[in-house]
Amino acid sequence: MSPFALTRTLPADATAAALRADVATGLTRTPKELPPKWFYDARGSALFDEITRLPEYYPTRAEREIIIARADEIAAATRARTLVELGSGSSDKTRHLIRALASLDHYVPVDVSESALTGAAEGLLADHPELTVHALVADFQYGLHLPATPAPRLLAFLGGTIGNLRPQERSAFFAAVRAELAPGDALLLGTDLVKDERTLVRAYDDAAGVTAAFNKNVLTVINRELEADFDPEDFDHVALWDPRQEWIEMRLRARGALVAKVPALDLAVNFAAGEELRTEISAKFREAGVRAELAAAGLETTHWWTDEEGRFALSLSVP
Ligand code: AVJ
Repeated sequence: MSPFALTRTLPADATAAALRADVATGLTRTPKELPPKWFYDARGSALFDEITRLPEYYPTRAEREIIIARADEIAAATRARTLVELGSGSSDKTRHLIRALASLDHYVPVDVSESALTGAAEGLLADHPELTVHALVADFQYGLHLPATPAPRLLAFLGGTIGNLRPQERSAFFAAVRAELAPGDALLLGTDLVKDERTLVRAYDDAAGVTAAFNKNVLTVINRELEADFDPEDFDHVALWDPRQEWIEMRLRARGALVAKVPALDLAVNFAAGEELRTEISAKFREAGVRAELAAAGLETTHWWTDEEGRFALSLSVP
């Protein structure tokens, strides 16, 4: 049996088609908007890695602290044989979990980035030769399509990426997760928590300007993939806290009036001076809200853990 398999449920050209569709609709509507998944080409993924090491960006460190402190409890509560990780990226924090899960024999990382998956799998297999790794190139917003692997299964969605979805998308996502889980399986969810505005905004507008570069990188992706002529320097990075929705919004604000051409779509995009393009929402949560959203999908939260400072939460839920 081969210890490593890679399956694409996302045809190589589906990514290109989805980007074209998102740019065509998102840049011709008011207000302009693009989904955050287009940040993550090789450069964007590297910039995000850099973000996770910034002094202002606490979520990664807070979540790692919880995983390290609670890995044995998670292992005891789940006795998982399969770990499915959605949006696995570099699988960095997962290593602590894998080390603790003595019963684990299958790891299924799911990501839109094939390079992130193969890179992460190499390191993991070197450390855990007993593990069968079935990597999945997929966009879980179009359904989960998980391979049949041994139960019990633990489905992990870490990093607070759930916050990139709007409330309606979240409930659809939780329902899809619930449909994948049988009795004995569990969901491990990472959620960033509501806190003071200053801390939140600084996490998305760091002094070194890495998040600004990450935000502007989406324009570079569109330039390369759709032959567009955006100048990232024509835009300012904006991060603001919406206290009513309880989410951070990242935007790109045009410094002056401009027109960008997108030849692949036969499109010219007009920006008025000061006009903003919304590139990401990152919702922050409260315990009662997370429990209620999961309960609405038929998932009962059995464990709720936070870091010492109460900045971030990891929860375990069962069908
Ligand atoms: C990877 C989605 C969890 O929303 O905090 C980091 C992405 N955006 N800085 C987040 C991000 C700006 C990050 N997630």
